Amino acid sequence: KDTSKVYTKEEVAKHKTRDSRIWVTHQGKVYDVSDWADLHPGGAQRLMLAAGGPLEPFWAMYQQHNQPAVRNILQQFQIGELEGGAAASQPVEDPYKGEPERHPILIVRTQKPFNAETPKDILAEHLITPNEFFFVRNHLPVPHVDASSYSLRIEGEGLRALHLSLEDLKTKFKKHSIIATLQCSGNRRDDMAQVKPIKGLDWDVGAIGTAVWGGVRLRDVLRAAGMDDEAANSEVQHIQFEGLDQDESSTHYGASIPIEKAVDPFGDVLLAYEMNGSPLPADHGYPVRVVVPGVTGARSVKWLARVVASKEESSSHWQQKDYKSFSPNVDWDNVDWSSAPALQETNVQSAITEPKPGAKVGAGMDLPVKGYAFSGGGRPIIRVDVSADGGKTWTTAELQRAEQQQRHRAWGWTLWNAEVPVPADQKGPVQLMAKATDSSYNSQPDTAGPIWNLRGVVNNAWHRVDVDAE
Ligand code: MTE
Ligand code: MO
Repeated sequence: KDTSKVYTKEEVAKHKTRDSRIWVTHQGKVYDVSDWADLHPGGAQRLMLAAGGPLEPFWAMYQQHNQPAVRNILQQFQIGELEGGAAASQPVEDPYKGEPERHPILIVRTQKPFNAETPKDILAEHLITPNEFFFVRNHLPVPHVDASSYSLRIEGEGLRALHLSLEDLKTKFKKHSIIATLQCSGNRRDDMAQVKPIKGLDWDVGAIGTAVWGGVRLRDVLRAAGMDDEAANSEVQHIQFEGLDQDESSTHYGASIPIEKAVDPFGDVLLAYEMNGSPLPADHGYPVRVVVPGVTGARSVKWLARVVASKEESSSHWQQKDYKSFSPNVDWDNVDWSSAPALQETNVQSAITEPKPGAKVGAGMDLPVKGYAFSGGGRPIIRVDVSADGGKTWTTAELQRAEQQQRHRAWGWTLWNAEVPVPADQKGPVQLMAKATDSSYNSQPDTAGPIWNLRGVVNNAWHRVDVDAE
């Protein structure tokens, strides 16, 4: 294929629709990516944003593009050279300059945007995860928010619009605190990717953490804006949240939750301004974030700018196209995103944090094993079972629950530990397995194969750790 033809920027700019073909430039080269559009992990729509122009500003925002696999894909679609070569592309300012400092102990999965998990040694050591060790899941650059000019807008269907300062939130509403666990839908994606590769961040078991969140009830704020339970029943079906973080096309992070959860007097949805007694750290949503307890992390919108009551769910990519699960038969080429509901309440989960894979353990001994367990919807963990003999026998773990765990408002995780007998005749590889059961007697599936899904979300297969008995 001849790729020596030289095109001007103006010529490239004429190719920004499917009809005229979709052209982009990168480092002095011209590509026709029309045939790739529908395979783009973020959806064709996102790729279209770059149509007719340079990829550089987009790749600066989503730096996961800067890897050989992605450059190889692009290479296949080269059709020519850009007049002026690489020098013709304008330098792009790094949207990630000025990101907050992070604790070096976090295991960094991507630097820009920043995504990092808590190491296993720390996870199950603390019922309440210290702020600096709490996992971070950012889709975009951290916005710099001046608390003194911060203003939260409450608006939408049947509401009187309110603008609330941080001071208003702190002084005009009653303060509430809850202990709640946040878990990313992608937690334990690594295990699921063993079944079949998945496009998505690598997460081991550390995309989960528990904090004491302080703030005001969303319910109280909605009532102050004129929403009564009657209105909630008729006009409004969803409460949407919008963050201050935005991409190069000024699209903000957003999500929504069903109205029932938002106004439930026992639902405990908070607009939080404190995390473990301190103002929210920059990475966790300073100055105000939503905390939707019992629900997957993606709905707890950080750097909260707007709360909107609506008949509709959030139209955001992350509500409509990302955090959903499908049959293992569905893949990127045949997914119908609208056919599955957005993830809300999380499923029952557990993980072993100690011992670690490859550890040497004593055959014929009682092996100390520990970890965490958690379920969504406020369902307490009632039991954790651990086996070291392929499931022939199970040892029931001792549970340590976060305070406030009561009936159906168990928003915080359960830590557990067990002394698990390793058979005397089982020298060599031994697989430890753990599974939790919640108060609805939901338990975990034994393997990830049957729950494999293209986004690699909600993996809650028995957690297995291979150790070495001697
Ligand atoms: N809110 C905004 N504004 N932007 C984001 O990228 N990420 C979401 C959620 N809220 C996100 C957000 C996801 S996917 C998760 S898992 C949690 O925040 C993670 O919260 P944390 O970073 O405080 O651990
Ligand atoms: Mo997430």
